[in-house]
Amino acid sequence: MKKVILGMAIASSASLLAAPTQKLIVKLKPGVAPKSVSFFSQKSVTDVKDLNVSFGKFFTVKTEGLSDKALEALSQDPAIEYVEKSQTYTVNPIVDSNKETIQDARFSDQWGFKNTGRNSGGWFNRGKAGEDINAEGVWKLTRGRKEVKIAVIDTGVDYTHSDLAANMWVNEAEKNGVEGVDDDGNGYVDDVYGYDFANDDGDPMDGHGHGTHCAGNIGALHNRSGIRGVMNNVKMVSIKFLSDSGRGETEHAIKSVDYAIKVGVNLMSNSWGGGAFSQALKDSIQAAHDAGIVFVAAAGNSRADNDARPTYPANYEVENVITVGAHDGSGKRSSFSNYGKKTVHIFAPGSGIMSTVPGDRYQKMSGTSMACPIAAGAIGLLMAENPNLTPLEIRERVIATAVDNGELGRFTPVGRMDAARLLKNERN
Ligand SMILES: [Ca+2]
Ligand SMILES: [Ca+2]
Ligand SMILES: [Ca+2]
Ligand SMILES: [Ca+2]
Repeated sequence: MKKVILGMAIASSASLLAAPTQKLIVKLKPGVAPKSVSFFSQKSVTDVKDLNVSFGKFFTVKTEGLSDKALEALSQDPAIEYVEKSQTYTVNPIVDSNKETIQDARFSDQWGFKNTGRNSGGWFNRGKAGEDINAEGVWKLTRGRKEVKIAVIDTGVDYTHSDLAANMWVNEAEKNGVEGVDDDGNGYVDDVYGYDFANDDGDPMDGHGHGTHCAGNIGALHNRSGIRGVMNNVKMVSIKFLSDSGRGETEHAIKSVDYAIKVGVNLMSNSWGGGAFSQALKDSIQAAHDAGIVFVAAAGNSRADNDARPTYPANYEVENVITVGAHDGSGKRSSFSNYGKKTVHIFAPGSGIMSTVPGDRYQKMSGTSMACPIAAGAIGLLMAENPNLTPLEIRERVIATAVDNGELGRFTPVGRMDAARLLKNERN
């Protein structure tokens, strides 16, 4: 394993030479004391930081002027399980259908929930009634439960938005605690609504808009104003690791997953991607799996076949990963959406999706970033009613109850999501 990962580092040696300082993720073997690791005391290694996660001994280090040869030699240290380069992740590029935010969005704007054929047309195609997640059908069965916790791992969430506030998870010990004090002793000061790993502070407010849009798709309130999320009853945890420009790195992605595991979420919604394979990120997703947590991921927006060319985190081969592609209002694959007959498990609405953005406003956005939280919400409804299903059972059921609409069969095992069929376990 060590050799494979190091091989990747060498393959990109051109960038290594161009940027002599680089960040590495180091996983130590169990039982090894960090002080005894000679790698950490090398002159060229600085900023050794323990990530303090629950699923292994992970550190970040900075290296300067370290040749590939020296790095390879150092990584042969028997104390080290593997070394890899830190990756950069971004929100899947957003195609704004309408950059203007509005104040008065309505449920009738949400074709992905109820497609009338008139609310779902685009520039190039007409909408088709019924190509939606069948929200009204599933809401006859359930609108969720407050016991279900969903982590929105993204650019943060505007937890003050009037269409979201009542469905946000609140860390009561911190809310009723003392400012500047880690009242619940979880290692994070003032983490009332979640945590901001991008800036290392207790306030995961959204400075971008993407994370708030994702949150609205999952859990905007079924009240008389604004839009509705797939779930009316849920607790959403805002875990921010993508900066206000929408970028984040491996270290903070791993910390986000660790935080969500510690909060005890049922599901993590992940509308981001990029970078090469990371064993460290895969290890964190495996730890989430082992805790019974579903990891829903956006398939990506590069029109690519994920079966042929893996993209991450969508393609990690862990049983809790459920990868979501985007379809449009006519039931066809959204032109930007990645696909994969084997690796993109389901399609959900992702073109021209109306949802919440910061400042009590609404906006349409497009991307597998939007399909991901819509699918996550439907899976959240399933978990609310069937708390004992394993992540693998859930993934298998998502695929088996999908609708073959005659458009998506080349791109995914079966087709698109129908939340009512998912809940009723109506199989093909
Ligand atoms: Ca705390
Ligand atoms: Ca506090
Ligand atoms: Ca912050
Ligand atoms: Ca509402």
